[in-house]
Amino acid sequence: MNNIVDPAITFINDQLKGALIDRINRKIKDLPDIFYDKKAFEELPVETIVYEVASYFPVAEGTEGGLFYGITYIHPGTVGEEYFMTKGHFHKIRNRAEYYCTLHGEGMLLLMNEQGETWAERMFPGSIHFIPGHMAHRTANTGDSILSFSAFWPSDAGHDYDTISKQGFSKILVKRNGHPELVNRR
Ligand code: PAN
Ligand code: ZN
Repeated sequence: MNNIVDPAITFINDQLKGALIDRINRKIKDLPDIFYDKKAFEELPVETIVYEVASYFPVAEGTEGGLFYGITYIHPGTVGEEYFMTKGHFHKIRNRAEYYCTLHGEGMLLLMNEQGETWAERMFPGSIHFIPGHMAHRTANTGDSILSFSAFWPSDAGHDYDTISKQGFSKILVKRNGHPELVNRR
């Protein structure tokens, strides 16, 4: 019996490869609710890719005790003065935590607690972010190249996108004088 085997997945040259890998992309047309400048949003080509996610789901979604692994690639760009960013979510099981580890590029991790207070952590290659439970999280690319990061989350966490698509975060991340600023929504 050969008891030495290859890993189920690899992450080489910034690409996740192997069986059971799920790939999605989010284009402008998939993100009608998240950007505050609706006019600037309408002017962008609907097929513009904002971000892509490759995830490894070794167990069924909802399984208690498992872990998922994913790489997110956010393209550089803005909608009006707001940076390209992810939809953002709370976990469906609110107390489920997560790690993000930045690989390339520069960005911000926006965090919002259940009281609606929002703050941001700088993301840069090598930065590691612990996202406690009960915290909505969203990432934005503030640089000129792709922002990529790995994420590790419990397989029963689930994603609640509805709360964010209806209420948003209490602050938005905008480019002012070439730099990111976290400001209150008007
Ligand atoms: C991440 C996110 C990923 C895309 O893997 O799902 O960055 O962001 P949205 O899910 O908000 O579109 C994660 O936080 N998983 O739980
Ligand atoms: Zn998450």
